Amino acid sequence: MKTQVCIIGAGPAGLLLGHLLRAEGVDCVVLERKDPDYILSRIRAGVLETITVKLMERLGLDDRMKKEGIWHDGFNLADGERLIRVDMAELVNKRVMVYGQTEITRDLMDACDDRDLQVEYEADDVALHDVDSDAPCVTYYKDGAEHRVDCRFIAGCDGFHGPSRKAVPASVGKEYERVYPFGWLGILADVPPCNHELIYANHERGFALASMRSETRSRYYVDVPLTEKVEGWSDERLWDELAVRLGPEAAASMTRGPSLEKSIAPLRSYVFAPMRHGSLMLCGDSAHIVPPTGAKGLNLAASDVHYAANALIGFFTASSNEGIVAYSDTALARVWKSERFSWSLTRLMHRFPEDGEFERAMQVAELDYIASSRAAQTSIAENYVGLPV
Ligand code: FAS
Ligand code: PHB
Repeated sequence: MKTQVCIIGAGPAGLLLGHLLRAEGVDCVVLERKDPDYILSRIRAGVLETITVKLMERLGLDDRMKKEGIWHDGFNLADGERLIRVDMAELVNKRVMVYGQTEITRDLMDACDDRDLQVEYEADDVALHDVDSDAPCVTYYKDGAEHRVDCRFIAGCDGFHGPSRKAVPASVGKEYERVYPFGWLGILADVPPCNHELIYANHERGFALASMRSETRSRYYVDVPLTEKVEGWSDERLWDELAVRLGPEAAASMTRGPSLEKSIAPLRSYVFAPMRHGSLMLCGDSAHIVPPTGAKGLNLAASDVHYAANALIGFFTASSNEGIVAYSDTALARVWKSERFSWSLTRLMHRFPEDGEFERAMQVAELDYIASSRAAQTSIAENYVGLPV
């Protein structure tokens, strides 16, 4: 097969990029190792920044999101004493959309046939070749046969564990990483949310987050030591812990119910640079990971795709190399600012094992400052809704 762009990975990054390229007549194919049901079964992000909403609008795939999603003007930080509301709409005149990553991915998947976006699912042993040439290729196995895709560019949208990042020579790539000493235990349940907006809580027993997918489906998290196993957490134990950490007011309006999904996700901050090497462009989790505290992971994938799509469209429709050459620096400039925000909010809202009384006092003082400072709340608001692209 010969195409202009071979996209590896049919998560949000790969499908968003594929649709944006096809909408401008750029030939591409998406190679995905799993099947659609597996991808949709993974419960992940819940909050969309402006850039992600705008890309779905640009594709004309925002109908269901606008019908079923929920615009949120603000969110809350709880310090065990009070709720500190960050009023994004008032402070920075922007909002976030609460609409699950699963639904974004479903909308993108459902549009592939009508929009002539070819996705090869269950593509095994995907391998990248000659990425530092102008004629790279990708091989994979499917239905017992080897297949080859000759292309001009490869877009590595294959997540943190995919092969693309590893195709960049060790002498070229540089990694930056912080692994956190806890994970997030999440529960999805068909119960109404305890609050109409998100609540991030720093309680003496640990972190908790009250989120949602709709007015009838809730998503909650607590942080747990990395030694914990999800089997050790019955629904009842988790609901009890959430009630304590979110505080009496939230607990009083919390509705319990059987878990539809329950899992523990590790937390890390990670950046790989450069995000382009030769004809290989990395987008999304293949190049960076953020702790979910700032709701940035999916949204950073979207801003990478915004830059990569415009660069590739410029290359193929206007013979301009400018966006391609600038891609890595442009994407990384936004990545690093989101990494900083996600790291700082994680630092503020979690109890680290190595923390002493001084570090706890710093958290209390910072939350107290945020509660009393419009400037501090404005800074948090502009980062949470997403910095400009
Ligand atoms: P993805 O990982 O979503 O997609 C990569 C795709 O590439 C997958 O479909 C994979 O099967 C495929 N792939 C991998 N290897 C391949 C190979 N060898 N060949 C072919 N295909 C291959 N972000 C938030 O903003 N908020 C959250 O609450 C949140 N929670 C998360 C919870 C978990 C457990 C995880 C893992 C991540 C979470 N994230 C969250 C981050 C997450 O939403 C990512 O940022 C988002 O999925 C990034 O999208 P992609 O870059 O497309 O990567
Ligand atoms: C979620 O709803 O899954 C969610 C929301 C906000 C976050 C992390 C996860 O910061």
